[in-house]
Amino acid sequence: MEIENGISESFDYGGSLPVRNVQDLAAKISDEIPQRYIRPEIQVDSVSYDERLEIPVVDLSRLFDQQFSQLEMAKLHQACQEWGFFQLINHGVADEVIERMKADIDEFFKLPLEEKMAHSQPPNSIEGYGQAFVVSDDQKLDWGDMLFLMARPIPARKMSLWPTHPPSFRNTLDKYSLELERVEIRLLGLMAQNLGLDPEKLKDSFVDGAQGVRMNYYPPCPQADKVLGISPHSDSTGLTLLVQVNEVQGLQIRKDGKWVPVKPIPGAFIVNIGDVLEILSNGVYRSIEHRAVINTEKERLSIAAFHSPAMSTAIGPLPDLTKDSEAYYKTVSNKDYVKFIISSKLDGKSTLDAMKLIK
Ligand SMILES: O=C(O)CCC(=O)C(=O)O
Repeated sequence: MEIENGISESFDYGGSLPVRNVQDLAAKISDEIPQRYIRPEIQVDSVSYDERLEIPVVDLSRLFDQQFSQLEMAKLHQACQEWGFFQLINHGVADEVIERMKADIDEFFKLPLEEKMAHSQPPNSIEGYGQAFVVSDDQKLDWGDMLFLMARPIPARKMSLWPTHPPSFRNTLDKYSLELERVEIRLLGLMAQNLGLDPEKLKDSFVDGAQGVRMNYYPPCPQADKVLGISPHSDSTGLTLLVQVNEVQGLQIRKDGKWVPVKPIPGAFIVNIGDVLEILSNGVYRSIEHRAVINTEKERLSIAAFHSPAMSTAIGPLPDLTKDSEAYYKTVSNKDYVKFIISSKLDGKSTLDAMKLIK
């Protein structure tokens, strides 16, 4: 399907300060890297080397198979409560759809800088090629560039920011976006059941919701142990589906005070609960801090698809979950919530903390 160029709806919630392209910087320096990228805190952070500590694996096909569904539903619930992260296998998205997406974004980041810059973020927008969450001139910077595009709802697409090279890119992202939305909606139905809700309750908020796709490029760095590809943060959105594009690992999640490296299963999605789902579930599900580290010799790429409720949905605990318990989070309009997130820097769970009524 060819995508139309028409856009009937667009949202402007603010942007990020422009900063230097990291892929270009990495290609030009040989040793010392600028101070703004040096993160002294990494030296004191502790990383878990316990090979047994791995995020749970959930099998989507078993969730719909009578023979296994009870056990698998319990696994899903536990993963959302205790880990906030899991790998999703047998999710039904054809390998080809994922592989095409990976190949096209890999090709995009290989283009000369000027060609990529043709899709740069316009002022006051985080969509396009650039960086996000840079809110001050003295803030430390992440060692990575991104291409961020709103893929859903379809009228919100800003097609001028969607690359035309490689030529297949637009159709590839269109297909990928649709397939991921289907998986997301299926998962939300199951999560609602696990939360004791009508299965439609969560889905209803997310149907016609937003899907933003952040494609990350992390160049190698001679001082990889001193920089971060993406600062520790929890996702401010609802549900994230992530794939790592090449074989280079880098995602780490915070568990019991330590950073636990994630080893992606080929073909699986890494799924995580975002702040909005933690809020809607009144804290039953947990949005977990994560970060990306850098490799000394090899580039790393990842694709994160963030799903959020429709703009008309209020962000606050679902009323069905506060009948017998107090609300632990504020309720705000989605518009106010998004504006607040975009104007904040990535800083652990600080934006979620600001939504808490009881600290
Ligand atoms: O690159 C990764 O594995 C993590 C990406 C991520 O956390 C993000 O894009 O928000």
